[in-house]
Parts: sequence; C-alpha cells; structure tokens
Amino acid sequence: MKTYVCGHRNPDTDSVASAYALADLRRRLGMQDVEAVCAGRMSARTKWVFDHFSLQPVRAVRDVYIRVRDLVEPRVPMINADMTLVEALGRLEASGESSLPVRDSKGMFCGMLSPAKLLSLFISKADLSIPVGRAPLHKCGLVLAESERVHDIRAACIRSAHNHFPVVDDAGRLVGTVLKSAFAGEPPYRMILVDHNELEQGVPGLEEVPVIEVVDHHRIAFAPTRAPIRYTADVVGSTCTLVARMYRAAGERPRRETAGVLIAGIVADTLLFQSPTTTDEDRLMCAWLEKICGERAASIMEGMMAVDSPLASMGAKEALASDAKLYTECGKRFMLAQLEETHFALFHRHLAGLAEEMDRTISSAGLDFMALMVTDPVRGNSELLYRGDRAVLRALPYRKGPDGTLLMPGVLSRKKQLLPEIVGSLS
Ligand SMILES: [Mn+2]
Repeated sequence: MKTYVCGHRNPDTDSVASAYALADLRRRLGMQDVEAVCAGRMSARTKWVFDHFSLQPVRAVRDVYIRVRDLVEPRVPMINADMTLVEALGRLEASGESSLPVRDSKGMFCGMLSPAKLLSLFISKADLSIPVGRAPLHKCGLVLAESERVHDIRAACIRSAHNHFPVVDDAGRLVGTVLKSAFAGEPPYRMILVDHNELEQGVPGLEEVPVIEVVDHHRIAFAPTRAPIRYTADVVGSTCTLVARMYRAAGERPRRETAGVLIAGIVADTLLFQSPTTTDEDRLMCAWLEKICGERAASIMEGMMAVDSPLASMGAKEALASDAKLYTECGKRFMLAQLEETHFALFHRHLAGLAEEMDRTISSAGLDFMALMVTDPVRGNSELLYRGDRAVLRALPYRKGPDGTLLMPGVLSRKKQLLPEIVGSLS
C-alpha cells in the first residue's frame, strides 16, 4: 500500500527536508511504495536546497482526499468495441465479474457489457460473432469521473443496484472500473506526518487517511488513534534533527545529498543555531551530517538565504530603488533606503557598488545625503551605509564597524528609529 510522507501546509525547509529524508530511511528499512510529498508549493529557498544537491524536488500535492481513481480495480479488464461478442463474453466469464466496461477505438466509454442486456440476442440465437460495439450495451448506470472525491459519491454508489462503476477521465475516456466492495475496504494509502501533528496544519484530506507515524517537535494535539502508531517527538530545534537521530538509531548512514538536505532543515529552523529553540542535539546531529555531506552548515545556510536576498537577485541601483523614501527636513533633502537581508555578508561584499550608486543618486536627485539601512530581521539588527553631508554623519549615535558601515544593534525600523535620529542630528 502506498505511503505518503508529508509536512505541514505552507511547507518550510524543515518540513520538506524531513519528509524527503524520512521517506528515504523508511524505504531503506524495507517499506515499499513510500513517497515524500509537500503540502503546497516549495519556497524558493527550499527549491534551492534540492537544486544545490542535484535532487528532484519533492512533489507538491494540493490535498490527499481519496479520489475515484484511487479505487479503480486494475484486475477488472476493459473490453474493446471492435472485439467480437463471443470473445468478449469469454473475457467476461474468465473475469468472474457480472459486467465489464466497453470502450471504442478512441478509448471513449460506450457502455457496460452485461449478459442480461444480451438476453434478446441469446433467445433469438443471433450471430454472436458481431463486434461488441453493435450489441446492445447497458448504459444507464452510474459513471464516475476519476477526479471525483470518494467522499462525495460513496453514498450514491452504495445505494445503487449495480456492483460495477465505470470510471472515465475528463475527456470521457474509459479509465477502468470501481467495484462496490471498494467502498467498504481500507483506504488506498496512508500517511506519515513530519514537522506537525495537528489536522488543521496538515494537508487537506488528512482526516480521511490513516496516519501510521508522526515525527515532530511541536506541541502534541494529535487525536487518539484506533491502532498503535509510531510517534517520535522531542524538544529539539528541528524535525530534521529527529530524522538524523533515527538514521543513527537504525545504523543507517544517509547519502551525501540527503545529509545536505537534513542540514538545510536544521539550520533553517534554528537560524543557524541562533534561535532560542536550538538544543545541543541539533548541533550534534548537524556535526555528524556535515561529515557525511562534506559541506559546512554555514555555507548551506548562506546559499539558502541568498535566494530571496535583494542584493543577490538585483543590481545595486534596482536594490536601492526597491524601497527608498525621500524626505525634506530642516531644509535638508535626503533619501533613506532599506533592504532586508538575512545576514550582512552580501551587503559587505557589495559596499563599493552601492556607495557608487548612492553618490550618483545624490547628485542626480539633488540630495544632501543618502543612507541605506540593511536590516537582518532574524537577528534583529541593522547596519547603515551613509553617503553625503559629513555633519549629519558625525551627529549620528552609531558606532562604526570594521567594514565602514554604522552598526545599529536592535534597530529595525526606518520610520520609528532611524528617522528620529537623523532629524535630531539636523537640528
Ligand atoms: Mn520544524
């Protein structure tokens, strides 16, 4: 039976990475037909991680509702309309079913072959070597669309006098047959949840599918289960830490790429061990994974963070213009630009180009000065690059850092924190 491993909706890197690595571990330990999926689209950062390690991205699913196509019984044959009636009746008998679906040469569904419908032919001892397409077929039963939710058609099917329901795709082509008995059977797949355990946070449709395992580092709000399930939870900084621990406990060594993906999950959730949720276990597992991967956690973090960075994706001019505000205060005209970066390395690398562009703006826009505030929202700090009027610069209360930028620990707001200081230094 198929098993999906899935993290929470709006999937973050920890959630996708832990699903990917746990699916791989379960497969190695003998589980068949396991697939990691993600509940919605991967972020650009997560996509970068999979690209970086040359892995296929995890397939995104919108929901896991059980669909008609999941119940199609592959052992029930389909009859082609150009087959002779004799041959088709032979197939019907061999199948052990009471009716079989018929399709024309284009694959379109044309009706059900059922002996009851053929009674008049038998009685009149008609020639049974005619093609099925010319024989009377049963056409008034329920026809199911493969994409329909089982939840929506279950009652109608159970009430129906028929035991066989032909299934068609959007174009009306015959896909196969669903047997009435399928509605009483086990759901066709099951789930392993990672990085969440609350139904509301999970992929839509989760309530219809049995959960056989949970690996998580959040509060527990999981409903009581009917059967025992495997439940791994601990107070650590990342679900990937728990998955790494499970590899070790099983005596398995992840592949280089899988180790890289796990590192990405750990550093993304612990903000490279800066978050107060970080534990020693996160550092320990990450160090083990780094040895296997051959790449440092910090460099994976940097690669990931650079993805959404304005300084990585735009030129200096465009980045400065993306959020620049013009002010006139105390007879001075100035511009304050702000950018969000997850750390300052890229900013320091682009200092010369940014300064040059700011000098150009000062002269073209007739400004007295211009400042660029780069904010790291994760650690809650900013740094300032200042060009123009030296008197204002000297009056600002910020210390100069080794790269020549002004350090603004704890400063996040241009409007509430930087602007009052600037205005204060003008008067
Ligand atoms: Mn997490």
